[in-house]
Amino acid sequence: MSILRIGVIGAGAIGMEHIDRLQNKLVGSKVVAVCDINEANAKKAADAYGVRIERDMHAVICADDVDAVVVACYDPAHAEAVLACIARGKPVFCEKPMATTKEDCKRITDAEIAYGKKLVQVGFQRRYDKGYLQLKQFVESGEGGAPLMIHCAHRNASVADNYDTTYAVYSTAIHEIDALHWLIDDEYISAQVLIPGSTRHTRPDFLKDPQMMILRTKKGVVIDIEVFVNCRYGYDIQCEICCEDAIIKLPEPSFPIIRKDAMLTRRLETDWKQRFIEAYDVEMQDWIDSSLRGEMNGPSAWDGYVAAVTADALVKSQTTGAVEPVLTGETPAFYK
Ligand code: ISE
Repeated sequence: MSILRIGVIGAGAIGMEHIDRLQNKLVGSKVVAVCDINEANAKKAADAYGVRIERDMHAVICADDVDAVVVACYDPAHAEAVLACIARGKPVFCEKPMATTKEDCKRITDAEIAYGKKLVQVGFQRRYDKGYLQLKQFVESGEGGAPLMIHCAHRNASVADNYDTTYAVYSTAIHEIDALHWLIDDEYISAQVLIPGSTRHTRPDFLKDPQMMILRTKKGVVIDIEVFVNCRYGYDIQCEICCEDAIIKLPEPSFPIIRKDAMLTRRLETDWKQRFIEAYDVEMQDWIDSSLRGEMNGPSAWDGYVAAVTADALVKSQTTGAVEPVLTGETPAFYK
């Protein structure tokens, strides 16, 4: 098989972008079928990219000409789609979150282990970002000594009206949750959220913004993540790792530095899709290549489970204010 024939479940914003990159930018893939509970979305994809519309996710997953599946639908429907792919033995790329409850995530890891082969890759694209890869390489080189603290900021200019306090974890900090334990090859043991006064640009009864999230790891690293989703000025991702002998910081997106009117300025991204566009491409290409080779390389179903358990502990702390344990249990040998 030199071309991976793909079915896409969900053709909303991110689904449509994935269809575009699979059809027009990446190598070795062809989208053959799509479905969306919103028929207009499916029709738009069918018209723009010449793909067949199927009636629902199961029709996509079971189609004989679909070798592999991209899940980009409504978050609560992810688990059903991923489980159905595993049942058919088809590789699946699932946008984050892999599932909306840790119980469903566990169901997925159990099903994959029972199937006996990795089939799932979760859409944690930061692992494919050049800057994060440079951080990881530096930490692994041992040049800076052991990591001690990590300071992060995840800032969005603004968010949609339905974005509430829990989304700050489930939709936003979830990226740091996944990327940071991978960066330092460590495990979370506890989680806490500190909530300062909210910005005037939010309705604090619905969305407390900003929030400060604290994670501690097994090796003793303390991580702080500022999530500020009404920061107004742009899309800004910061990550600084303080090690024993060095400090390393995530590079800024590359824009020229302009000197004008007695000012030194540099543009910022305004949008997360643009900020991580290359990472999305590399991530999806890796999924295509590994699916064609019959293996799975990227963030695994276990990583999806760890993210869900950690996120739940943070969300619990949003209400209790307490330090909550992160209880993922032993990593199964299958995922080591
Ligand atoms: C969104 O879902 C993302 O994935 C973005 O990376 C994040 O910055 C944003 O806050 C989320 O809502």
